[in-house]
Amino acid sequence: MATLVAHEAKPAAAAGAILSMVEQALQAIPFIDVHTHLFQPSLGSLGLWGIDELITYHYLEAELFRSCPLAPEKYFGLSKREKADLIWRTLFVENAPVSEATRGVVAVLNAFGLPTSSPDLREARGFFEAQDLDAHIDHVLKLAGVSEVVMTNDPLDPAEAPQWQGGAQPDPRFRPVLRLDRILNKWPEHWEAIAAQGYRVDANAGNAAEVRRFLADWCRRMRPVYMAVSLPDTFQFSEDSIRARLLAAAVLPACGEFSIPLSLMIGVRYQVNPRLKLAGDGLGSADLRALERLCADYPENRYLVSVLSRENQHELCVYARKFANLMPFGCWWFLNNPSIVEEITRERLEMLGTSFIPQHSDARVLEQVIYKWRNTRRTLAPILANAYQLLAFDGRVPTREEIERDVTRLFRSNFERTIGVSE
Ligand code: RAT
Ligand code: ZN
Repeated sequence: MATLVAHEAKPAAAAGAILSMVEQALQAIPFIDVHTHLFQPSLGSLGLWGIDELITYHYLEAELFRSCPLAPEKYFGLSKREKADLIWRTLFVENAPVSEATRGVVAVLNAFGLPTSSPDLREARGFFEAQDLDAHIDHVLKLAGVSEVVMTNDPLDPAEAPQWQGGAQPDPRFRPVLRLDRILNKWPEHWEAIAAQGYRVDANAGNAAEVRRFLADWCRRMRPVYMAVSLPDTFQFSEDSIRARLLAAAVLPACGEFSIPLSLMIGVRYQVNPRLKLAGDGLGSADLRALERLCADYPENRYLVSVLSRENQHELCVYARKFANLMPFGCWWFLNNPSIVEEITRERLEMLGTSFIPQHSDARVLEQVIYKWRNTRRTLAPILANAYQLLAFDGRVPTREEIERDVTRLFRSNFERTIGVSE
């Protein structure tokens, strides 16, 4: 009887201690941000930062039109400053900024000691204009608890490609990724840009070997940590399409040759409302049998996978249990809300243990990493602690070292192993 009491008392006493060990590990271990839209300064002016970019983030633009009667066409005709002023007034002055995206701006202002409820953006503008970008990047990454961020680099973007071709200096804070959307999703509009770079390709993508050569040359130039593509909810593999042909004959072999994974972000319904531009995409539940085929038929390739629909999350976990070459990552875009992050992360822990990457920021504006990673830590601490608490109830109290090892695995080494680097 005495033993039974001791067994039951131990975990209950450990609850507070477990939560604080988890919180400490989440604070102390720097994360790798495995997918963003940030850019290293050596790529010129592509990187977005500062208050006007933060306020005009497309997540907030979508929210603007729900609270302001202005037609999108009129909004997009405004200058960046005018847009930011309108969004600030509408979503931050006339309404309480309680949505995830608006709250994020408040958290960033607060992190820099700026006023969070002023009637205009004057003081915030003054602060950001006074920053030296390079030192500011270091400061922001430190505040976010992130050691490096992974970029999204498009070899067919006329503003970006020349920077790489001119030999952009690598920056250890930013890791490149070869993004394939224009190639795999919009071949008819973009094949001529590949031809213009000296490859013998045509409108039907008949010459996949030349596309592979293009990818290989860009891998040598960019040294990407992975290749990536976002895919519609209608994505099928295999099928009779340019995308499926290029995946099989150019992309997967090139990933194999350079020993890098392919990231698949599945479930976008592109331009559901084109009037909203970047904010106009929606989502749909996808048929993940396409993923099954890729994992099963190309077992030597590795895949980083994020799915946009909530309905696909459980299925993704099941596939990850079947295929060790599949690494689920992140709670992407419309999923990046505490209630949904909590649900998805619990499910992943229950089904996959610590063999997944819980989150990425998808930041488009530098300072967003501050709030996105702060929110991730805040949401995940009780979830992880709860998993250890259940373990304690079942008879094993985790040590600090075990918790630190797990947090390192979740936020660093699962990614490093998938890209082929081991710590
Ligand atoms: O989450 C987003 O910001 C989206 O606009 C997309 O950029 C998406 O993350 C993607 O990489 O396609
Ligand atoms: Zn993204």
